[in-house]
Amino acid sequence: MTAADLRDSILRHLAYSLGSDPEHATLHDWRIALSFAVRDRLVDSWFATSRAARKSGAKRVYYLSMEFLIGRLLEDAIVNLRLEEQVDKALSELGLVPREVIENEPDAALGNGGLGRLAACFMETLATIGCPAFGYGIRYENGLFRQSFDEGRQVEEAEDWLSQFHAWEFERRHLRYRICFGGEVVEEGGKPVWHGAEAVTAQAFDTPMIGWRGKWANTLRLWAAEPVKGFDLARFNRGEYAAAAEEEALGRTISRVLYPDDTTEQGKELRLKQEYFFTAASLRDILGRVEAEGGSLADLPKRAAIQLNDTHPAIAGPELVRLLHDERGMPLDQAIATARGCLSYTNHTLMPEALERWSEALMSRLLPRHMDLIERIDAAHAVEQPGRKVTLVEHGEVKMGELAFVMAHKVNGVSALHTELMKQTVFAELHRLHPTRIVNETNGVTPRRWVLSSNPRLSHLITETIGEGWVDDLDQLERLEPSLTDAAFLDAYAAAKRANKADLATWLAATHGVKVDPDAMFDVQIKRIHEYKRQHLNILEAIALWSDIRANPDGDWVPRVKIFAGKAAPGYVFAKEIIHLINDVAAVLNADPVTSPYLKVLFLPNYNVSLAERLIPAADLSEQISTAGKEASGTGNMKFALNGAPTIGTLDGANVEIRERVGTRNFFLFGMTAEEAEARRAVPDHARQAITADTRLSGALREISRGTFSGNDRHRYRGVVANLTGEDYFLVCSDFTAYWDAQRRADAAFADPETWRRMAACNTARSGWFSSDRTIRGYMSDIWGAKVLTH
Ligand code: F58
Repeated sequence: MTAADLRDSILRHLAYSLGSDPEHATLHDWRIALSFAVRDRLVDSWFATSRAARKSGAKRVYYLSMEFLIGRLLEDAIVNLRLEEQVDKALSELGLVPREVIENEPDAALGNGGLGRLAACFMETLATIGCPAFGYGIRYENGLFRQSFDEGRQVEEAEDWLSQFHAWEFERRHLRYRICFGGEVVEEGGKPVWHGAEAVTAQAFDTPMIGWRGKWANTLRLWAAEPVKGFDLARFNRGEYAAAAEEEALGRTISRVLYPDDTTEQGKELRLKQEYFFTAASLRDILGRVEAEGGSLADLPKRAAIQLNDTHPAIAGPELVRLLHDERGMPLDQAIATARGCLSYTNHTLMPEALERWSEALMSRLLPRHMDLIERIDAAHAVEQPGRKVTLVEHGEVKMGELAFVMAHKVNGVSALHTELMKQTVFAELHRLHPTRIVNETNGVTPRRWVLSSNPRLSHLITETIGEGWVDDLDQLERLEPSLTDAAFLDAYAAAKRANKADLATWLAATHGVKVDPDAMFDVQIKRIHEYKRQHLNILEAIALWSDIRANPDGDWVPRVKIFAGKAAPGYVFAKEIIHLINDVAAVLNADPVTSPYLKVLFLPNYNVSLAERLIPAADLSEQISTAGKEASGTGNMKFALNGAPTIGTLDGANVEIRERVGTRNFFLFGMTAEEAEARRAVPDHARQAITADTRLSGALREISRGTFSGNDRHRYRGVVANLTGEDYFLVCSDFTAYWDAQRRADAAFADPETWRRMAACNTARSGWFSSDRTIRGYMSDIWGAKVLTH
């Protein structure tokens, strides 16, 4: 496709699809017209992929996930279809600025964080490698809230991505399922039959997910909830206007909003309804496809691999048994075995408060037949265990992790350490009973979005050096190894990073009015705000450093810009205090004329996928400082390493594997191991001891308590200080000294440009293993038994 073809197509869509005259078209109109023009180019691959899957009878993968944090789609499609040059030319000829058009697209923020973003990377990879797959989830009207700050405090506003026309989806009016809740189970003809009391319609919306070079495209099918019965005309005619629309509004609530709680589970009825809603619709869709293609349900495990992304779709176990046994007449034992043959489950956390449990009373009320079946599944599983230690229902609650485990043929963790800890802790008993069921699939990220598209300068350099093969075979980055001692390559590598930093500095000045020096170290911590991720450890170090610089302003300080971004769950009070504290500290430090040339702190609002794409290519140092044993894997850590930002981090999650690969000399390790952390918690007064032993730490805490950052309000951070000096469950104080020392090692390395550029380039050259292509191939062979399509 030439630029002229593309320009014609844009103009045609502008006029005939949007009814917009080029003379009056808005940026939004142009963006939609371009999206349509690009979309036209991928539809044929999309059809070809599903035809090839159907023809070959290939096993399909179904990825069930409450969250798909896909971000913007236009640029992804342009890059994967290799249309960058044509788009640039066509838009410029039309008098438009290409970046402005691309950035006009709102992020699809249908997820909270790592779990949702992983699902999005997986969808891109599945299409790239040609594994026939569907992603199934919910079409939330409002994605993750928009964050702003009011005097440093987080303010949440509703996000409304769907208020703008969504150019990528196709509504499938013929794909609608009736999903029931409540009611009762009655015996009919000797069989239990569930009669639901309430119903909603699940309406399918399909978005094509295009892979590299546009060769294959899969479908992301999101379900929107619609009322079964629409608007009540009789009531309207009686003048009861609000009541007439009531049922309609109620029907839509199920897909209205994404729950914004990361890591803590809230036992909300609406959440359980969302979970069942999308799981039930997806399973019906899957069985319908198998049946339409003439497959036998006894052979279901040969046709369908159904991956449960965390326990949110764990009701799939009993629901699939219900569909096979109650509705298709398969004997119960066979139905359980068949369901297990299809299902597998990924665990993303060991934090006890995040493991889903639903009250038996709620489950019985909302899903009475499923509650019966859970008991039957439990009883069938009990037969396998003498002494019976594991039950699916305990203290009046259904344990969804155990249910997912028992109904899955494989269960996986997301990093080597996390998988080991799963075996030793939360699933120890189940692992003893089923010693081959748990496997590890270390996370990965798609290099198309996280290097090629977001970091064009680095991408050009890599391609110039080793050719283009790395884009879908990231192990080829190893071929950069000989260049790591080549001064010309290292110069070019450093120049690309410097230019990315200059771009970021320009953007920060234009959009946030802050000036930063592109030669300072850009030290970046971007992720959800959580105590275990320890953003407060980072800000304590900033305070201590500020004090040191003030005490010795003529010292040899290495200039740093500490950049934070991330959202706190609206109900997570402590996390919100951390945000407030960082903003308060930033205000004082940035206004200090003595220290601010060396140390600045920025907290950028409204962290999302697009902001990550902007920050990661410009980062020097990657902060991955969670309390060991708490971060299941991390995926941001991989993006930073690939983009040449060495990690300062603990031995947690995938950091362990990153360090092994990039080399211990190219990673700033600090802190206790998971085992040491456990032991440390048992030391009475561990926080106090650490504070007494480190005058910088005690000094930093004193400044906070004194009100230095809170306009002399000594109470503002009383809670934070009490936590740190008291229980300090996440061991911020006990790891502080080691963290400080590691930061000074980072300073020393950064002060020597030769050292730093080699470290950075080593990170890029040795991180190829962290491609989600590698991860998905692992799932295909170890878990799904799926094969790639061939043309
Ligand atoms: C994340 N979990 C892990 N959960 O924290 C991270 O280490 C890992 O790399 C990533 O999954 C991918 O495996 C995570 O993002 C959530 O956001 C859930 C949202 C819904 C409620 C429970 C937490």
